[in-house]
Amino acid sequence: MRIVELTEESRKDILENLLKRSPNNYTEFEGRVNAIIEKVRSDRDEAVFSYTKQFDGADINASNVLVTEEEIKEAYEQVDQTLLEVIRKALVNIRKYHEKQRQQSWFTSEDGIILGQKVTALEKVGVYVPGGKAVYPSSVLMNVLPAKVAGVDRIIMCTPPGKDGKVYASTLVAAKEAGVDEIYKVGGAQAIAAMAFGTESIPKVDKIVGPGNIYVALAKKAVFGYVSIDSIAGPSEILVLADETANPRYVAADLLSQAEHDEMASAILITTSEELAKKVSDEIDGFVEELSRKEIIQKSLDNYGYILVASDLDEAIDAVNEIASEHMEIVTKDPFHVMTKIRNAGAIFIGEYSSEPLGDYFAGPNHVLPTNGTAKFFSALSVDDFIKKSSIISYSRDALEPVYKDIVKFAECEKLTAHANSIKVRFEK
Ligand code: HSO
Ligand code: ZN
Repeated sequence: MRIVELTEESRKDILENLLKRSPNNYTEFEGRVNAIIEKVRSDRDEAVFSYTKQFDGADINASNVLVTEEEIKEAYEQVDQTLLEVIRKALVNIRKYHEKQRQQSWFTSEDGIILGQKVTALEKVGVYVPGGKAVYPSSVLMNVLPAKVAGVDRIIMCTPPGKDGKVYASTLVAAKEAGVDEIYKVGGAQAIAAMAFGTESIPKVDKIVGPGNIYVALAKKAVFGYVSIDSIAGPSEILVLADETANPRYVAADLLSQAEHDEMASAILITTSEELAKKVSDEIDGFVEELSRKEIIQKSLDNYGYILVASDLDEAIDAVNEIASEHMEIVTKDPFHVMTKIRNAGAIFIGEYSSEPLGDYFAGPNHVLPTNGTAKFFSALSVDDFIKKSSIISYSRDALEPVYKDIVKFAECEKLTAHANSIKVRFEK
C-alpha cells in the first residue's frame, strides 16, 4: 500500500480523489432513473411488474409480489441456525443501544402559557434491501430496528427477487426477526418510486431508508420531498489513526475489512510513526494474498488506499477531521483524550480491541453512517430519523393581552393585516 508523507499538498490531492466517489457525481444515470419514476407514478403496478421482468427477469404480479408466511417459514428452515442465534444476539444489542435514543415530548407551563414539543413516530416507513452482490442481513437489522424502537406503525420492505421469484432467506429471516410487517419482491428505482407514490399493491410510505446501487440512490434523491429519505450512502470508508503503540497486524486487518466492500471503498491509515507505516504495509501485503475478495481489495487499495505519515499527532488529527471518515479507529496512547479532539467521523472505535466489524455487526450502534465527507454535518441513522416533532402553543386570554399589541405591530410591519386582525379581534371592546 502506498506510503505518503502528510503535507498540505498531499492532503488536498487525497481529498479531491476521495470526493470523486460521491453519488452526486453520477448525473448520467438521472435521465433513466427519472423515466422509471414517472412511469411507476402513472402506470403503478403495471410499470413495477414490467420493470421487474425487465431488470430482474422475474414474473411478479399482484398475487405474488407480497412475501407469504409460507415463504418466511421456508426461509427459517433454510437459514443456518447458528446465524439465526447470532442475529438474535446482535438484535438485542442494537435494540438496547437505540432505546437510549428515544426522545420524550416536553411541555412548559408558566403564567398562562403552555409551550412544548410533541414527539410522534412516523406512520409508515419503507426499507430498501438490495439483492445481488450486497445481501447483508446486518443492514436489515440496522435499518429496521431504529424505526421499530421509534414506534413506527407500519414498516414495509422492498427487495429484488431472483429470476425464480424468490428472495434471499437471510434477508427474510432478519426482516422477520426485526419486526418488518410486509415484504415486497420489488427492487431498483421502481421499488423506490412505488414506495414514494404508492401503487395498487405497494403502499405509499412517509420515509424510505436503506442502501442500494446508484439507481436506487438517485431514485431516493429524486423522490425526496414527496417522502423523506435517509442520507445517500456512498462507498464504505475506514480511517485508522495510530501511533507507535499500535499493533500493525490489527491495523492492517481493520483497513482491509472495509476495503473488501467494493472497489470504491477507501481505507486510510494516518500515523505519526514511520515504522508502523512500513509494518502495516507489509502486513497488508501478507493478508491480501489470503483473503477471498483479494481482487476487490487490491483495486480499492490502489484507488483509495493511503498510509499517511504525519509529523505530529495534531497534524494527524487535523487531517482526520478534514477527511471526516465514515468509520475511524483511534489506536494511540490515551485514545479517549484523542477522541475529544475528533470533530468529524461517523463512528469512532477506540482502543485496539474495538475493530470496525464489531460495529458493523454486533456492538449496537448503527452501521448506517455518513460517507464521503458528510460526517461534517450528518449523523448515524438513529431513532431520530423515524420521529418528528410538533410544536405546542397555548396562551390564555390573560397571557395574550399584555403582548397582543406587539404582535399586531409585527404583522402590520409585514403588511399582513389579516394576521393583525386575527389577534385584534380578540380584544375588541
Ligand atoms: N461497513 C458497512 C456495513 C456492513 N459491513 C454490513 C458488513 N456488513 C457500512 O459501511
Ligand atoms: Zn463493513
